[in-house]
Amino acid sequence: MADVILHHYAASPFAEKVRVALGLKQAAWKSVDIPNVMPKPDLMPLTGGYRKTPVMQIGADIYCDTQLIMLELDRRLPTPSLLPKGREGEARAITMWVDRNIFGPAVGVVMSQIPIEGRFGEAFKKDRSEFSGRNFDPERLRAALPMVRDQTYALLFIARAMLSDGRKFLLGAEPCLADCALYNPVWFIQSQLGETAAPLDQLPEIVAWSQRMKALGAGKRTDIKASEALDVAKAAKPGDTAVDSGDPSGLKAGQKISVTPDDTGRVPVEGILVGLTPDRVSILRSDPRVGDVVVHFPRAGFVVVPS
Ligand SMILES: N[C@@H](CCC(=O)N[C@@H](CS)C(=O)NCC(=O)O)C(=O)O
Repeated sequence: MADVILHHYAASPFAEKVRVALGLKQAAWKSVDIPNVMPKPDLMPLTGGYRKTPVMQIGADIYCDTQLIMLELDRRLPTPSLLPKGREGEARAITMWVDRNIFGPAVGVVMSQIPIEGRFGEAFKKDRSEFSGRNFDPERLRAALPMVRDQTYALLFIARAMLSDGRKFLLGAEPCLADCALYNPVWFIQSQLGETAAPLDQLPEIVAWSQRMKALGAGKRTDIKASEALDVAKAAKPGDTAVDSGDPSGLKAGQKISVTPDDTGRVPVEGILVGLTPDRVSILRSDPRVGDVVVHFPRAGFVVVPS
């Protein structure tokens, strides 16, 4: 198999979700450091416009969104599995809940307390306003602290309930996809504000669990330059894909479509439909720097329309 290349930056909590999974699998992988704001000139030839962090590349196959990145990692590196046997749906459902419900308030807890003005310039504020579709206003963020801290506490308390029978991880004795997902917001609070920053000071079971997650490490990482990753894509051919002809969308192989996240960073990516399953939509696109690449997205949370 071609190398796993992760395009990410150190402070990204969604990237940490993938890095800890690479640790769990003790995988060897290559790392490309990308900017935390647009422009991302070395990422765009690969994704065709998708701008979120992280992105996973394997040869000329580009995987967007951690929902799909984690499934693909598990398919390619199956041991130990991220999906406990017979509980795959449960692990994925908890992951969606964490990503869509806990991440936002946890980011609020961090952003309302770090010195935004000192740490980030105007470019960051402008970028995050465009990214989220609403004005990135440090004053408003600071005022929201009590509310987002309460929400984070209440939601993490539900996660804590899963650990209340003394199990080590959310679905049992071994860590799985759901644990990697929950580690994303918990790690973000810890890495920015401290290991037991509120509301974690009220949740010792979550802190103890986070220490077990941290111990998984991040696998064997080798840093490479973005240009090297682009050369890899150029030299490779995308893997095989197939379009499910009975898909309820009615979309057909060879059709030109666009794929857009339904929440943040809503930049449409256009290409030719070459793969469609209940879990993923794959489009073929071409770029002068990398030649033909196939960009894969999850179905849930993405708007797919003919273009
Ligand atoms: N649903 C996406 C969310 C990714 C996301 O929101 N990532 C943040 C960083 S943690 C981001 O893209 N921020 C803007 C940027 O990096 O340009 C996923 O699961 O990958």
